[in-house]
Amino acid sequence: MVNTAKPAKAKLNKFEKFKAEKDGLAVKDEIEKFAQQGWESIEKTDLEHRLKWLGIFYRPVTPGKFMLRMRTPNGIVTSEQMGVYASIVQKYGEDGSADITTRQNIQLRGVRLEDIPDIFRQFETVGLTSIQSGMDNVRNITGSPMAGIDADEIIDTRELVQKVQDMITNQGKGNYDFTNLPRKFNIAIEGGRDNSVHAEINDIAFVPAYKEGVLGFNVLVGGFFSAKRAEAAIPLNAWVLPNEDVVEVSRAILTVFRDRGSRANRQKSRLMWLIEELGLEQFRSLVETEFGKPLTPAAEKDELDWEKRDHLGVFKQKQPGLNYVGMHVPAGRLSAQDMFDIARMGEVYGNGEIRLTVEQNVIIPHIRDANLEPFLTEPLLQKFVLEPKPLERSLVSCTGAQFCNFALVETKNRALSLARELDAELNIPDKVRIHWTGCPNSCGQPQVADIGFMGTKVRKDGKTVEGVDLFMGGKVGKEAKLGDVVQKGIACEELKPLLKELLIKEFGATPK
Ligand code: SRM
Ligand code: SF4
Repeated sequence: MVNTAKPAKAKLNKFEKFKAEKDGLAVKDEIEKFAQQGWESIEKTDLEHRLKWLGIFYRPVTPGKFMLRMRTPNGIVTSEQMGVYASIVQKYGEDGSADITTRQNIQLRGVRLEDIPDIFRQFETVGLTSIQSGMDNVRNITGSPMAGIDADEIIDTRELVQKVQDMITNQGKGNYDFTNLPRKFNIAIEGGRDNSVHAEINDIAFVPAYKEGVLGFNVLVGGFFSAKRAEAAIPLNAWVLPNEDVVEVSRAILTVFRDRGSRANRQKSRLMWLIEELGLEQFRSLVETEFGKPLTPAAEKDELDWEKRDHLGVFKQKQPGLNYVGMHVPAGRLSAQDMFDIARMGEVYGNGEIRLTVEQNVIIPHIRDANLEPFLTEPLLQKFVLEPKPLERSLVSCTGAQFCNFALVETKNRALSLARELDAELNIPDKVRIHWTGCPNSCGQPQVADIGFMGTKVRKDGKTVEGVDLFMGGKVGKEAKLGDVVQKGIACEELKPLLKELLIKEFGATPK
């Protein structure tokens, strides 16, 4: 018998208290007023927290210069949308830039609050939204970046991802049903064989699986990283049909999480904690109750049976005569001019579509055979090369100290210069996936990397200096597995010789 009674209310944490006083989404109706009054006089909780419900992030590191986190379902952007992003950040000169995130998404930087109403109007005209992209909301929903163009694809995830986003955000208008979750929430839908979305690190992941010859998804639940704990997702023992069930099962799981997840200790609020508290069987039964029918037990095996691809270079699409080109964007950082160029290249050579990857890179699809040669002479390909050296190729980095107040170290620039120096000094037989994250929140996912660095502070010669903890053993693609910390407290200034030795000993590198 499932206990359907809701648990007694435990003591609420401070985030829960301010959400109970006023829902984060409520600032939607105040944005014109905020823009007129100026950021300095906005009430502190509205400024630092509630604005994140609209994707507007106050940056204590650069006060007055906001970050705008978008939603990019399945990582797909049109040239028109990319052009809008470019013109928004161009206005801010040196302060304006953008990042491709580890959730296949775009963040704009340098944004002034007084411009937000106009920016939001521009978003509406080109079908963009930044709604519910921060704080206790469902983050950007990831899907295979090759959806619809990969000859070996199993399910095209594009429409499904969009439908799940529309359910959660009420078609981008905002949906109070899901704006007060106990914590953030990640959803991924994989349609290919190579687990391009890191299914294992999402609160819900749908992975393709056949049951009695019928194509559907096995459902994984509870994957997450936090400062105190990192867990891979576990099977819910459920198999669902794509069009019929994915949206409703997502809704059911979110509802159980919303109504029963812990609102006492924010370090113990992610979905996995609830699953453990209830036990998987009871959690599954509660999901069934919300779903309104029994869940079909999982298919025996899923179809994730490839090594993960990085999509860099020129590849044939499943459509004859068409190609996609994956360009390497160092540490995911884009200037306004880069975005204008990408928008134009998508328009001129492709069909006006651009794709983003969780490795923080860009793909331009639908390039006709005849257009390939001129495409490959584009000046941007000198900067965003198709065949980067082994370390730079697979580098992923979170935002770090330049803009993030949680950061314990600078990440993107340090990660890039170290990769470039060692690429120049070593012959490295294969790519080595290095991920940098500036603090234990793990936005840069060091646990999925061959070599992961997590920012920390280290005592050296009586002084506190920037350092890292070293992670190893992360495996992606089929049979993905999380890596773990193998050495703590390495001062950044001592990192280069240590990494060099590691690459020589463990990854077959030889000095040039
Ligand atoms: Fe993250 C908080 C950046 C992916 C775990 N993350 C933050 C904040 C919002 C903190 C803040 O207010 O400054 C960072 C904004 C910095 C900035 O100015 O950019 C931030 N997270 C990022 C991004 C931009 C990193 C990147 O450079 O790509 C990624 C944006 C994704 C997106 O488009 O929505 C990003 N964050 C992740 C991931 C990776 C993933 O989803 O695969 C994780 C680990 C996976 C997970 O959540 O289970 C992640 N971020 C966190 C956490 C720890 C969550 C927890 O349960 O404890 C925080 C802090 C928090 O929520 O309390 C956080
Ligand atoms: Fe900021 Fe830490 Fe996330 Fe990096 S890992 S973006 S430093 S919160």
